[in-house]
Amino acid sequence: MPLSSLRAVRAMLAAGLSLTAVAACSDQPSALVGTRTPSDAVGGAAGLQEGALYVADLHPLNPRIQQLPPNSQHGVVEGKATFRVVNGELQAVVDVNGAAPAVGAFPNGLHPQHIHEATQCPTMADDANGDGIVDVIEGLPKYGPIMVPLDGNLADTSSQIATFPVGEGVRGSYHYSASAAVADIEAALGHPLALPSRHVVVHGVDLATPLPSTVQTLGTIPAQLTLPVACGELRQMP
Ligand SMILES: [Cu+2]
Repeated sequence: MPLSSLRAVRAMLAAGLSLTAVAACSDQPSALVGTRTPSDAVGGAAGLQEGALYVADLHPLNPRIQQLPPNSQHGVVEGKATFRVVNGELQAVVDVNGAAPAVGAFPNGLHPQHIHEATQCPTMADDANGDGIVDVIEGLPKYGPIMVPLDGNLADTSSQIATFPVGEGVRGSYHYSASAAVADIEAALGHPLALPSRHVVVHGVDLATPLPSTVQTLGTIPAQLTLPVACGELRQMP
């Protein structure tokens, strides 16, 4: 098991296990936690520039699973994530179609979504155990640990599970927006956001989706909730 996932599981157990632990892998490797310098600030050489726009086109992951019943109505997850820096605030917007909608009891239809730390989205080639599914653990070598949960509080690196978006309607759409001061987010992270070297991952299929026992998850969180369903690499728009 990769070090980052071990860290995730350990942190989850320490937290007494709850769904909030979906963000447990936001623990930063110590090498990445440094002292902030003025250049990390908005407008600095290494920071995010005022007015800058960063976009990730979200492409489906695990499309076959997303088209199995009970997911067959809504299609596969596709969409766009945008991040704009306005008055020192990061304004995050994620628009998605094809996500499992809320059916039955919470957290069904819930879609944990994060800025992950590494530069790459996984592909089906990362299905290490050959079960036809790239699970949350198999994706870690490519997408790295969770960096910023895209929930109701961007400046808190722990997931506020109830504030992740929920798919709605036949097409399983959602529109998410949140904002926080770049300085507050980077203070919580302990390092610059450096968005052009990050990407966005959306997780979650219907909880009734049958998955083989080979599909790994984080702790006792249902594998359906952690399954990566879309990913997009961030780029700065001119
Ligand atoms: Cu994630």
